[in-house]
Amino acid sequence: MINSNAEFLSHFGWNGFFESQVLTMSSKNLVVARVVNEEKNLYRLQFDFDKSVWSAVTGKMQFEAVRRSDFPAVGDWVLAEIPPGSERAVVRFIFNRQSSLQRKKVGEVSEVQILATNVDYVFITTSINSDLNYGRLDRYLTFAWDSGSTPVILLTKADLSADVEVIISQVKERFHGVNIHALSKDNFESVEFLKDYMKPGKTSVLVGSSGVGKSTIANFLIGEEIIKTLEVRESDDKGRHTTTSRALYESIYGGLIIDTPGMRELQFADHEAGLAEQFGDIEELISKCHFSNCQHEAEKGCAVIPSLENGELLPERWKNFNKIAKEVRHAMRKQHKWILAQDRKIWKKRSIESRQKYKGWQ
Ligand SMILES: Nc1nc2c(ncn2[C@@H]2O[C@H](COP(=O)(O)OP(=O)(O)O)[C@@H](O)[C@H]2O)c(=O)[nH]1
Ligand SMILES: [Mg+2]
Ligand SMILES: [Zn+2]
Repeated sequence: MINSNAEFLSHFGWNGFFESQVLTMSSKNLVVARVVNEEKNLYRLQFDFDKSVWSAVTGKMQFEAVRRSDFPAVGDWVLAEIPPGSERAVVRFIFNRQSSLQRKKVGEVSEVQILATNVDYVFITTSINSDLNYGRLDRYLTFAWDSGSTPVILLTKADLSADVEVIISQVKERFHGVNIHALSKDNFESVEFLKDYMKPGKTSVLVGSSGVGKSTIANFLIGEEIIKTLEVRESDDKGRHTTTSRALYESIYGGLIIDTPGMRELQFADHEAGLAEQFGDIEELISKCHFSNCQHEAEKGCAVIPSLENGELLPERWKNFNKIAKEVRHAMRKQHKWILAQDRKIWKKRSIESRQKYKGWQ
């Protein structure tokens, strides 16, 4: 059976979801490990409390991979061959993911970038002063819900605002059903909510713009100044990118924390599920419009217009929904075309191969 320390596994988030996948495969001589860092096609695998090793993927995995999701990502559980005493391991198998936080890769037509997998909580981090923007929170929430994990809004730098309580209640009012907390670097130790999320076996990821204080929180949770943080330019409150790679660390409370570089752009791919979760009420409203092609402008029997008029639906939220929905639809059309083209390439390759084989027989 698999050679791993059960205490390490449960501490690092291993559970029945992954365990059930082991039963269906032969796993002799392979070690269960979690990907804790990713650097240029190499993956750091942790396979015990104090054991980790850099690893590549097998040639077979490389060859068969079609999409980004076929490669390991930070947070993944994998089966690896770790030759004793060797500096380099090989990933043989990636366990199905319980959750996957991804965005469209900047500049690519349809490829996604995986930010973290097997995450329980997505900490959407925004500073309570100038960074706070409801439109951006709508985007981040869509993206976080889509991953299959639970979003939590963290309002950072509470020390810079005199109206923390008022702002929290406004944000709560606008984003029902999402936990919202304020914190600042002088009160990390006294806030109880961090302990609640950072229970052993639970994984959280920090996302948000550059300079909002993600790495400062991560360093506190790790208990050491491991990650570089940067001075924020006073003039515009914008930080420069300091965190360059994603990495998973064990926290002082036992749970796992992943820090990510700030995101300048958060583009959507097939985030339909996230859209439905974040704007389910609006999608339901639209389904009640009399005409299925209703433009919600002046049509008779439109369900959206009266809701906007009586204030139940905020115009700004309706605008955000339309913008995000348009982006998701557009990305899905493109992705669909890309998948078809990709499939055609594979078929072409296979048919050439089989023709060559057939020739050989004659
Ligand atoms: N005033 C104040 N500054 C903070 C707080 N947290 C972080 N900062 C500062 O904000 C800057 C950016 O922090 P950093 O953690 O690197 O942000 P990141 O880019 O989101 O990782 C650093 O200069 C931090 O010292 C806070 O609670 N209050
Ligand atoms: Mg950082
Ligand atoms: Zn309508």
